[in-house]
Amino acid sequence: LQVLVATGNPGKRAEMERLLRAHLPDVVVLGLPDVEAYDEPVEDAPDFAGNALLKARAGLAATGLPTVADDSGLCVDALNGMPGVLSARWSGQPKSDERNNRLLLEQLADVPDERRGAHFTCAVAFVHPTAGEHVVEGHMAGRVGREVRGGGGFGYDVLFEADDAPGRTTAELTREQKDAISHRGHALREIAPYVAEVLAR
Ligand code: ITT
Repeated sequence: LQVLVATGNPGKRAEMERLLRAHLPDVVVLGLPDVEAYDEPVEDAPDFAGNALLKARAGLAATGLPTVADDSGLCVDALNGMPGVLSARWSGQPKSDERNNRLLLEQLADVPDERRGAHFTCAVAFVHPTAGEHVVEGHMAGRVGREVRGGGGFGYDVLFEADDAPGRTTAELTREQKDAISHRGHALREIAPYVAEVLAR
């Protein structure tokens, strides 16, 4: 049994692979480096679920394999939900976590502690040649800190303090700690039993 994880983001891919493996012990998880024909789709859907589906469909189209894809991002209250679906490319092309984090600190420079709330959303789509399409969402609430801290994770983790792990950024958590509370952990734990059931058919 095989499933393709269609993401070009190495940090995301590592988390998706270990969460899927934990719940699908008998399934071989392939990544995009294993696939030649994948065409990265234009992520022009208005929401996370729509973009996750675009990526999952592209994986299925390229390989014929059941495919899991993730579209995720950080929604900041004081910025009316930005950067949201634009999180990866907020500061422009090419994608740069460091520039994105600098921009986030700049945009929130005058925002007091009590108004620095934010949440991550992760939509995970699973598409299968005969079983069709399925999407779930996970969330992680917290706040944006004032300085970059920690060496784990990726993206905005160095600035984000989760309500479930206060006082530390999600880049200061162990992998297991982040997986236990993260938007991606919640979404993948929700969809994994369905993926397992479909693959076993
Ligand atoms: P793929 O589309 O190839 O999967 P991407 O990085 O472009 O990779 P998205 O469009 O879904 O993916 O953007 C997600 C961005 O949101 C990601 O680049 C980070 O900036 C941010 N993000 C998502 N989950 C995160 C997490 O767990 N920790 C920190 N930042 C995260």
